[in-house]
Amino acid sequence: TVCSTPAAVDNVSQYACQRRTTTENHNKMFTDALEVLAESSEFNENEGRCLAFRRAASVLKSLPSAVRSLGATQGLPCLGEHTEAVIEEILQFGRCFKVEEIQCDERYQALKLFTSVFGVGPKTAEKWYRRGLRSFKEILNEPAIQLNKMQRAGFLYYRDISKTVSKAEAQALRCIIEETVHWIMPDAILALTGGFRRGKEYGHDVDFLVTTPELGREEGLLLHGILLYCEHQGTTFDATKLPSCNFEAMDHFEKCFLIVRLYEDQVEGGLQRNPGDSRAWRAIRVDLVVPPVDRYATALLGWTGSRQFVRDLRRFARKERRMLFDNHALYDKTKKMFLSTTTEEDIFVHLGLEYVEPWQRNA
Ligand code: TTP
Ligand code: MN
Ligand code: MN
Ligand code: MN
Repeated sequence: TVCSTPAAVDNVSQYACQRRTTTENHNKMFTDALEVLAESSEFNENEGRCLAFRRAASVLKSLPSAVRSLGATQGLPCLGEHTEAVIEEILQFGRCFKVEEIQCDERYQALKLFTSVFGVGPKTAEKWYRRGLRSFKEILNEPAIQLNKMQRAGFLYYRDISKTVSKAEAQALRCIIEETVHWIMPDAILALTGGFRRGKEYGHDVDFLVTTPELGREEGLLLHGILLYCEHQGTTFDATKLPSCNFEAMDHFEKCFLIVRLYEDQVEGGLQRNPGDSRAWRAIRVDLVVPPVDRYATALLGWTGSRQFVRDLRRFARKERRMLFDNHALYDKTKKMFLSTTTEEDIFVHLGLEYVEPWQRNA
């Protein structure tokens, strides 16, 4: 027999934006292992390898059923030699030795721990590791280490914000933020984005977009009353600039990376709590982004994610359509013009892609 591939696995696109990926992952055993390999490559500044593992994991996440033999991966895109070997090992032994080796590695453990703190990226984590630091206690007791404001808040609320956020907690925050935003500006528009818009049950934070129906009135839109900490970034948006090719570059919209206090009685069914914690509240990470209304659709698509979905949407635009796409705009390089985008659907139409619902973007 030439081909024993089930029909459902035929014609899987190499682009995540041409796949439909729900939150139901039938291949978690494989994708968890690949995520460790991706993360470890990231810590070793091997971006190519990191991306290769993330792409492979994303393809497996989109499959309608579990991979039960190596043959079942025949014809799938983005699965390199390394990934095939990992899949084979897990199929045979139920585990991957390379992954277990990484998980036991001192450097991996330290960098993973350090980057789990709000405000600490791989660069800072690496710096601390090279100083010989291995634990939070060692970092906090090291006089030569100067934490910035964000990192101090990250440590202060670590117990709470390292814990998942439930859908009910996200919903409660939505009500509170909506009330506050509408108190400041009655006709403001608030949208839940990020993982919760994609239908996830749990998240690490809650993401929102806020704008005003009238262009320009969103400028300087600020929140009061509920903030425990605010890392505020004013807008650096320039409407004449072409979309960026660099996916890792942050967007230029006004935004806040917040930690907010959520009270027990504000949440239906109560708070997600640490064992032994009887406080009436918990801290939660919230991202609040304020795009001008004419950039609402591109910002919404970018902030809904997933990262892999949006990364591939941008790659597809560039490689297959000679277009540039980022959180600010969609630009056609052939026509040398910006394309108008009022809704997410418009963006898919311009790109000649079938519309993918938010809950199908968990690539
Ligand atoms: P995250 O909140 O990091 O991820 P998530 O909501 O998908 O999952 P969870 O929070 O549960 O871990 O990012 C949401 C989206 O926002 C993601 O697609 C990347 C995008 N994003 C930007 O577009 N610009 C930014 O500056 C940042 C920080 C994120
Ligand atoms: Mn999020
Ligand atoms: Mn995340
Ligand atoms: Mn976020």
